[in-house]
Amino acid sequence: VESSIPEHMREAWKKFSPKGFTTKDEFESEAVKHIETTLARSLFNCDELAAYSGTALAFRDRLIIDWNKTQQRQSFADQKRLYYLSLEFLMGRALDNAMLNVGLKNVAKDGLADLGFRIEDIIAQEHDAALGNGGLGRLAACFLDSMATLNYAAWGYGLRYRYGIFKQEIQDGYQVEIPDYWLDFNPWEFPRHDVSVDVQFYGWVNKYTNDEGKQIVSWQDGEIVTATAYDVPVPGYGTPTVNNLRLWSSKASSGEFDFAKFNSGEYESAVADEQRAETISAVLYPNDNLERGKELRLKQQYFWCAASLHDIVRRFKKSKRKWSEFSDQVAIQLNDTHPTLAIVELQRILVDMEGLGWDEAWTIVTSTFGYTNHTVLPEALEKWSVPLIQNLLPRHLQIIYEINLQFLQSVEKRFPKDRDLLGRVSIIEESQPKMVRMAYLAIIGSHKVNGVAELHSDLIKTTIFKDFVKVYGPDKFTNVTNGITPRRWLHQANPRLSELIASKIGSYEFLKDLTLLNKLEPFVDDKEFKKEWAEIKYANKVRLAQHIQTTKGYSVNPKALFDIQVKRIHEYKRQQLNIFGVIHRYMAIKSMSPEERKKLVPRVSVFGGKAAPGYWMAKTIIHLINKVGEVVNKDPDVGDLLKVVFLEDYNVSKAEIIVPASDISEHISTAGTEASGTSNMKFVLNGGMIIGTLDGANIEITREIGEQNIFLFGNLSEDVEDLRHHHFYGDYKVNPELVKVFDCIKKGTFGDEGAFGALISGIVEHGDYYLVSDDFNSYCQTQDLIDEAYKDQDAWVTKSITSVARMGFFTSDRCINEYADTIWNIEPLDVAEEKEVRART
Ligand code: NBG
Repeated sequence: VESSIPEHMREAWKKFSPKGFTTKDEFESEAVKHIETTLARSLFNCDELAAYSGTALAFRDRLIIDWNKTQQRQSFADQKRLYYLSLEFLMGRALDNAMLNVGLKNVAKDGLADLGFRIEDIIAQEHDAALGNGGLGRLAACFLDSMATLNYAAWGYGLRYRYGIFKQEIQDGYQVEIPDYWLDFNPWEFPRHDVSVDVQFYGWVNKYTNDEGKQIVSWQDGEIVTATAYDVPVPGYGTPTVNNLRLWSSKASSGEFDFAKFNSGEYESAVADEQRAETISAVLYPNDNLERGKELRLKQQYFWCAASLHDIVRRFKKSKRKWSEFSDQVAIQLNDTHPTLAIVELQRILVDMEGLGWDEAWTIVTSTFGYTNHTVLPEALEKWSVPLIQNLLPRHLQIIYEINLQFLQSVEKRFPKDRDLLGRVSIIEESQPKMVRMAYLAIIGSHKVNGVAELHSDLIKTTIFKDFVKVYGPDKFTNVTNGITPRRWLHQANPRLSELIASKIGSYEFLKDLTLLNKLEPFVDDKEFKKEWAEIKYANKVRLAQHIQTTKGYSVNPKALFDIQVKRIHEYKRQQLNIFGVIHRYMAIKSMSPEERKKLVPRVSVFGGKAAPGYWMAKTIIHLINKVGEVVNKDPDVGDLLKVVFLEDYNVSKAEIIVPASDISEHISTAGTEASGTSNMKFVLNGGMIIGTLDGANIEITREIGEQNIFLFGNLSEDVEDLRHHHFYGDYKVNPELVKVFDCIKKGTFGDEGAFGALISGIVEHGDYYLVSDDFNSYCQTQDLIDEAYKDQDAWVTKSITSVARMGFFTSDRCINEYADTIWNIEPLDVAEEKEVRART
């Protein structure tokens, strides 16, 4: 590795390079130094926010020392690297995670106590890094944690949005969106003003033959926007590896700042240009599983892909290797189709800028990329209009057409008489206007395509990508079932459970090898252990009840059965089925005698999740939940038997409180619609039961933990199509129990009945696309089974422990190893020596 410092001066560097704190005193000294100097505060005006900031800066320093060493080690090893391109990284808070991963949380806890603070209060000061919508963005964050923990040389590339996902408030039962400006104080990022890339937009393509007779293509004029890198350290758990997440921020290119305008006195319009450039990375699009084809979104995508690709190519070129070795050094994973332009950009770099032949370049491209599909929902599959791309990225459109031409020619050779097939697999949809099908481009430009759970991976092969299986054969398509990091979702969110498990199986090794949880199974009959297990669940419920008390202002009984559904609000996820079930229960309670009521299991139904601001039906569902809560919660006939809670602003840090507190959680999507789901895994790992459909990863969870430990209901995915057809053409009737629920709503029981009309007519008149009526009976019956099962607490705890013991498969470490072996072809770096050095010093 090159260094600008002459050999004989390096000793001084080594002597003074910081080592990082390890003891309580050293931590306090670092934290106080930051509070008094970096933050210019003192012991007379240090509030919790300042104490958080000082603590975070102390840990940041510590991380960056390991970050630097990791980067040196990885450059030195000169192995293949993985680049994970994702428009979303839903990281949540960083401090607690950093303390636990570095192994110094207790040191910080004692140090903070010395300085007059409780560590919990300090942790709670941090603003979530909410650069994502839901499961897709959180998966990327879990993957980064696993890649660092397993010592892979892997970088994340994303956008540094100024505004993350909006904050949700509920006013009068309605969702209101508040901008999430989160960068006021962010100690976890390092601006790299020396690392920037100029990204071009618009303009035109000039093709000519040069003096040597070579065809030259150049993309000219247009507008330049500069991408500046911001690096976020990603620490692994119990390892010296600290990987990098590089986020790009946009600003007007300094070269392009319109000095002519500026000098002629048009200061304001020059500044306006500057602001227009900054708009690119300003805001995260708040849609989950929905694409809207907005030009600014396409600009974001290209800006981020181009900056990342140029950065990767620059790093590769430093190695002075031949281009043919590119894919031995570089693997790039596309998280959904959002980064598909990276395929086109790499082809452009190789052909137009580096002068490689088309075929040679294309071989490199296709052996570099892998593509992960996260949905089969048609409204979420990305398509961009040809005129839009033509205008914004004229050269890229030409390349897309060329890729398509070559692909279609190869298909035609193999299937000479099948003209329909050509139309079906073409990247270009022959609509008005023509559209570019991004998923097809991603498949054609990658060597592997994977789904995220077994059912989902089968479905993409038999439905949306069926023709590509015919063209490429089945081996190009594979499955990597999603997973979650047990560090955040068990150890950090549920420290007492983690500690109990460690005490039973002898160490915390299970956090690195989650299959070790199976050592818990022999203890399912251990009375003392079961008692502690149940006590921890109860304590977690008390904590959630306190959270409800402080945020909502009313109390719920922690002894009640906590039934939780938290996730983005979407018709396919069927929060409406849940709330209709709650109304059904409410009506049943109202009609019961006092004696009958005594036999009931009290329940708290908790909902949480954001609706996309433009998704009117999802907002109506939120409204109904809140209105039902207002009525039910103050009904004296009901009392403690039923409470309905809508928790505002569900996010990662709230999930850490909610997930450990469930008795039952709901994963009830229409079969075949939820690609995987990942919160299902989080809830089970924390000892909760689930009620779910045979969809996404629920199926594999069932296989692992056993059918007797999960509450399944509803129609199967293979029957969905016929049922939908029957709704329109058969003698279809809405379930009579559901009709009673609708009548109750229509009577105005929950206020303005007109407000919920569309929700009802979607089912009664417009074909019930999500099969709410078809599944209603089996849903309610299964809820009754749950009540019965809950009455036998001993058997319930047995189920809980058994399930946790069998959850080893769902660690994101397993996912990352599978991706590494079957798609990326990369090996982890050996850090044994580094660990030893650290142990000695
Ligand atoms: C989501 C799916 C989830 C899945 C996550 C992560 C998109 C497009 N898809 O079921 O809906 O768990 O991806 O794979 O956000």
